[in-house]
Amino acid sequence: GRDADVVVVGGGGVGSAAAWQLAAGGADVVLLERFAAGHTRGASHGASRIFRIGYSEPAYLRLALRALPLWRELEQESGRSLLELTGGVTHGGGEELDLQAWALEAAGRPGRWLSHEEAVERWPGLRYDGRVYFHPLTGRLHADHAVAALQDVAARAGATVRHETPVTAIEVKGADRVDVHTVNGTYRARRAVVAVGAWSAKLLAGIVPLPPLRVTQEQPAYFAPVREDLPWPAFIHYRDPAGLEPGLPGAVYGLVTPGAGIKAGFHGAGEVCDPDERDFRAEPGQLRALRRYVREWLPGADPDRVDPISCTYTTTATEDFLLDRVGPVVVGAGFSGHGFKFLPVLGRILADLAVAGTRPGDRFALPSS
Ligand code: PYC
Repeated sequence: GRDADVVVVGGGGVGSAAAWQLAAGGADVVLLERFAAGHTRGASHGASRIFRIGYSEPAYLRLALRALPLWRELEQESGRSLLELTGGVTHGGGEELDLQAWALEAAGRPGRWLSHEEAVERWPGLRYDGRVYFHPLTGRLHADHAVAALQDVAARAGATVRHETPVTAIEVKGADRVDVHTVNGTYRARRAVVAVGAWSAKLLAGIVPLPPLRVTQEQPAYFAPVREDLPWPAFIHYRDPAGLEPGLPGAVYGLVTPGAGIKAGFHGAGEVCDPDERDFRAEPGQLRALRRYVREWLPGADPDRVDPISCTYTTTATEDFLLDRVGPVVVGAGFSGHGFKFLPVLGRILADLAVAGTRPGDRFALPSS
């Protein structure tokens, strides 16, 4: 162990982004990750995440707009290409499409309604359900490369990055003093930033008041494209809840990663799990439903050539993030399966909470104890 200004617990995307922003701001930072670099036990691994600014909630739209230039800054600083704006579509029923269109319009970043003919001509790998809304500021983030880049730039800015260093306990010693105990000794700091995803409730019990967090094991998959030269948008399909298989949610997302295939998944459909007791095996019912979805809605993907993925969601009741501070402990948690696109701005918010105590708003607050 050693003394530091800030110890960041959790070397996934959120913790790594916080370490970057803190170190860039001049803080002496230690980043502690329980597992080895590149591990697949949490929610930050793999090649593909959707970036989009298309949100019906203005607060998230604004966050995504703040994240975009920070992703470009991270690319510059790390020398890695991380975000490709392929364009994206939302389609399907309900009022979500209208709400997104209005929110984008109000933010001065309107998208465009497409006819089915236009959509099919541009992206023949999808079938379209009802109306189709296009937005150009949508695309693919490379998740593994992003986490590595965040840790690289954090280290370059002076952060100490320690993998395979499980934290055994966090001990609040005073308003400006927290001890982080690990298997390799104790780190003493003015602040701890805790961003441990599915492990939040276990590590923070008795330290900060968390709301209920639902930890699930999710079952997206990669599907082989039927033709290599098909262009693909990132997409979200809001399906009519009538006519869906019981227990499966209304939203399906997808995007392509060259070389890996078309990733598709139900948003937040997985079974509740203990992150320390996962089997990582493909869940047969979910995978069957996903293959049926691909057969029906993605003519450009082969439902029989499938490579399952296992990851976790840590979801709040409202799918709102938790970004707050109690004494010397800053918490980033509950990203509810839609946090990755925001990483650099989440890092900045957590750094501001740690250094200046600036709160990002009541929406992201912990329950008061
Ligand atoms: O927020 O775009 C998103 C998303 C895609 C898959 C899960 N969340």
